[in-house]
Amino acid sequence: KNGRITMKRYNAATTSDEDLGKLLQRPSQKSTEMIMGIVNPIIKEVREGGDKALLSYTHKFEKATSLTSPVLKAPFPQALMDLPPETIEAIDLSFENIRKFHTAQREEKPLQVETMPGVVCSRFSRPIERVGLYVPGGTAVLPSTALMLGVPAMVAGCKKIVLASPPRADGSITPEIVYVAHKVGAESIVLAGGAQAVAAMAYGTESVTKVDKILGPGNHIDMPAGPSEVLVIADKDSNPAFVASDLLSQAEHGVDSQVILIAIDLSEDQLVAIENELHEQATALPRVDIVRGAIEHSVTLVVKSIEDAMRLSNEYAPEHLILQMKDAASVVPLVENAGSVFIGEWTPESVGDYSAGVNHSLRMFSHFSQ
Ligand code: HSO
Ligand code: ZN
Repeated sequence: KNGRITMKRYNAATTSDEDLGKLLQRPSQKSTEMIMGIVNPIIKEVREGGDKALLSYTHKFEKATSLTSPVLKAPFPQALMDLPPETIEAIDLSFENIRKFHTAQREEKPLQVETMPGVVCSRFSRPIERVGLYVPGGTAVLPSTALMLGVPAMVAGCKKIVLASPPRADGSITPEIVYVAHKVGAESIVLAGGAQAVAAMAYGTESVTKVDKILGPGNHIDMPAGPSEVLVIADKDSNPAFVASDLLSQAEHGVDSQVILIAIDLSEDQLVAIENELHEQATALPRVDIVRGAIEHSVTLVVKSIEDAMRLSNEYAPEHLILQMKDAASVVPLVENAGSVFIGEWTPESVGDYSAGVNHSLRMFSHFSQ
């Protein structure tokens, strides 16, 4: 438990493709069958039992036994979003940047093509009327996810925004999330988590508004891609402290996260410098035990060239790709498969996850206006 935190290191040139494939395998997920076995009865009960069933799950799973109503309606009381000024400032800044970038993505005029004389085909977007946005609880509260889901819904013009998030054991909801709900104009917050929250929004209950579409970062149930991951490509010009921080930013997400370092022609000294940083920074983190879990299925692959690095990266198709190399921008054209690309050493994933303006919920995006 107190041992050195280190990623196993392999030389890609002397490792067979088969072994590389094994090393880059994502941590195993529960089978759909097994998940559905757990989830189906929950859905059935909430669908049939409404508020009462929903509350009883929240009492059981969140231990919020004092909770008497599963929904908090807007306008939300100021007392529930009482936050220090620096937190407000941080949320406001993220909100503005995300709003700007997503507003720019709105389709200004419909696509229209006359394919033959008199035959006009067009494609245009409409906001989905009622959306349910799931903000996970679990081992960390994620007001950032409330922003990433809520701001696009607001920008798209969805008429009803319902947020769902598991309450704390005392039945309350994190003030940051209430503040974001208020800022995006949510009509209500469903105080529930997991399949029970999703079922309540899908079918509606006495007090939960039924929605047309549910969005969120997903979970074992809807995504083969699974948990968070990052792949960092570093060359001789990279800063070991930055490389380590970027790896840790995802490793601390969950024990099932995976982080990969592809090192282009680094010397033994440079590799050791990164490994030392990783250990030192990790042991200073409050979530160090989670990091330990994630690092167990994480690896460093040493390659000879940018081309070799990109071949592995494109094969792996990371959710997040960070290019910490000289002239990182010139490498971007070689990226074929990646969710979000962070270019250069001053572009850590954390900035994108919270504040730059891009979205971190990489698989829901296109659904807002379809
Ligand atoms: N890195 C996560 C998102 C997140 N990080 C939310 C912090 N808050 C997956 O993209
Ligand atoms: Zn993150």
